[in-house]
Amino acid sequence: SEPSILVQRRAGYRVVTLNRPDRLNAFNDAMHEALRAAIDEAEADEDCRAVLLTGAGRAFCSGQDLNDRLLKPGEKPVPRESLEKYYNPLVRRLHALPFPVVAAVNGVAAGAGANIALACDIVIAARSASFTQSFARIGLIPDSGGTYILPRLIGEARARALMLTAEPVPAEQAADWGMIWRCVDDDQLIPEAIALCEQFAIAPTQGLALIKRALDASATNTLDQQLNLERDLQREAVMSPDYAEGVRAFMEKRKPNFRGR
Ligand code: T3D
Repeated sequence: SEPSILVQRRAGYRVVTLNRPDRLNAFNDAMHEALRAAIDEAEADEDCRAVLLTGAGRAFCSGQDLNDRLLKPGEKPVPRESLEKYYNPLVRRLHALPFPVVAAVNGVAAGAGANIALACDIVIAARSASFTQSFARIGLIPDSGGTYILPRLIGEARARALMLTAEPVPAEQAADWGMIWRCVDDDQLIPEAIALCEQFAIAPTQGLALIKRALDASATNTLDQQLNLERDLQREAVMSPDYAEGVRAFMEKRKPNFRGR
């Protein structure tokens, strides 16, 4: 059968596609494991300096595959370790990757699918796409970091209402609210996401990785702690060959030739 994750290797980056289109790319255990393997390989490959994550067909991702959660009459619910085993490590991983991850949200992103998109560094969505915190509809709580990231992105009032009502947010609204980076016409989605990845493929990747670390810490640090962290990370950045090259290229008025990771 078709693999549930497709990986395309391009110069300096990889395109990873969630590929269970007849289930709107819902996650089952096999897709989680294939995605984990794809991310492992991207991280292990020093030539990989960005990942583009998207979905096959008309959806980005509909979250957990609920077929795997349907109880037979009389069957008792069993504890699920899916957060501990799959969703949490995935979100932690996306944050910790030493290069940018671009989500190209091609259609509906629901449940964990929405929050995994929001865990990526940059989210671009097609105008026809939407984001739904669908959990409340079936008696669950928003997971995959949603209760942390969404109020920080769009504020408490909007996050609370979206999570309690499970109302979908169209891509344009999501961009206006600052939930995502940009909403583009459907036919521009992949070209725009690829242009970003091509930019990252020749970027000073170590520096970008340090930016991710600084921003991840900022949500819970005091200004004082954050200033100390900026000092420490900048010390690292200053020592990198790419900083030396960046300055040289600037002074010589030419394009820099960065080493990357
Ligand atoms: O148990 C645990 O492990 C806890 C962890 C939870 C993490 C989570 O993500 S919980 C949230 C799970 N996801 C949802 O609740 C979303 C369910 N899907 C929907 O609400 C809707 O499908 C959408 C809003 C995403 C899209 O609606 P629409 O009208 O565009 O499409 P549709 O007709 O509903 O779906 C098309 C097909 O995909 C349909 O199958 P069919 O009728 O063609 O055979 C539908 O059943 C299937 N599908 C969509 N989402 C899922 C799914 N099948 C299984 N699981 C899904 N999540």
